[in-house]
Amino acid sequence: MFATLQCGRFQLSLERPLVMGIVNVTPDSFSDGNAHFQAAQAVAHGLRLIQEGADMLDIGGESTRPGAQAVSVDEEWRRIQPVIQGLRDSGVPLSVDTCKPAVMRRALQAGADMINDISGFTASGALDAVRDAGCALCLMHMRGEPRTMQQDPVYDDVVAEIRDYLAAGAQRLRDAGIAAERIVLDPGFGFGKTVAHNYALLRHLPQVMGADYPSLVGVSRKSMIGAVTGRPAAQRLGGSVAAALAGAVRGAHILRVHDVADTVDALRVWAAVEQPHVEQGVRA
Ligand code: 8Y4
Repeated sequence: MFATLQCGRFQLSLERPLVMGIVNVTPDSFSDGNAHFQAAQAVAHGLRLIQEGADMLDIGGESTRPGAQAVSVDEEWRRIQPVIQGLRDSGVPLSVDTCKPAVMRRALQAGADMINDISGFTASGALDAVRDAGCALCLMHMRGEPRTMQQDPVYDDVVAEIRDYLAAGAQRLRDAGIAAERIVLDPGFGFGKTVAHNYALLRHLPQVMGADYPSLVGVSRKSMIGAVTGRPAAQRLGGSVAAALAGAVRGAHILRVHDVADTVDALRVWAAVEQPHVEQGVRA
């Protein structure tokens, strides 16, 4: 059994759910074409998330939404390098969201503590890129590829299939020489799943995840929230917090969220209900 995660410079306690704040470094309509401004905005956002109580940050420079455009290694690195640099000494571990072994190597060299690969370290060279670093690895399930994954995904038994995929994926990492205490598994909400699949996975999270590795749950603002609330992404705060809490109640160890302050509040209140003896100072 695990109680901690080896995460680069950090040894993280998993006794309470950790909150991973999302820092996107993809061009938007305001900062388009101004790399310095874009990086400065992302760093400021990350610092704000830390103030709000984020336990770690996930920095991503490659849009992974359904239908997203591919990005080159150099472009992805140009986006995230100054953000890693700017947040490296902010006191929390940095995860980097990438599928590219060359970006993994550069990020680890620059001080990243965790690699979050939505393709599950399946690219040629991905295992070699992470093996000898002390970084944590998040291995996520995805059916298909981002461009086409939402075209009518079908599972015979979604809970059993993803449970087996994650178990096999973890074993593949172990066989490559990666220690168990570096591994985190993730069912990959929204990645090649219908709304019904996503809720089945969340409902049955303990069965999906097993007890051998810690789990990461990313449901923040996703279409599974929109499907139930009828709201666009910008108005999915309440639904996202409810879904994150549902994950925490079912044993999720890391919650990947946009809305750190509200998620931290929800976890604090839940912790006070569950453990009255630690009410108030459950978090620093
Ligand atoms: C609105 C906002 C609608 C965001 C959709 C989205 C996960 C992840 C993503 C996840 C892990 C996203 C990089 C998708 N989701 N990494 N990354 N787990 N480990 N979509 O669930 O946020 S990006």
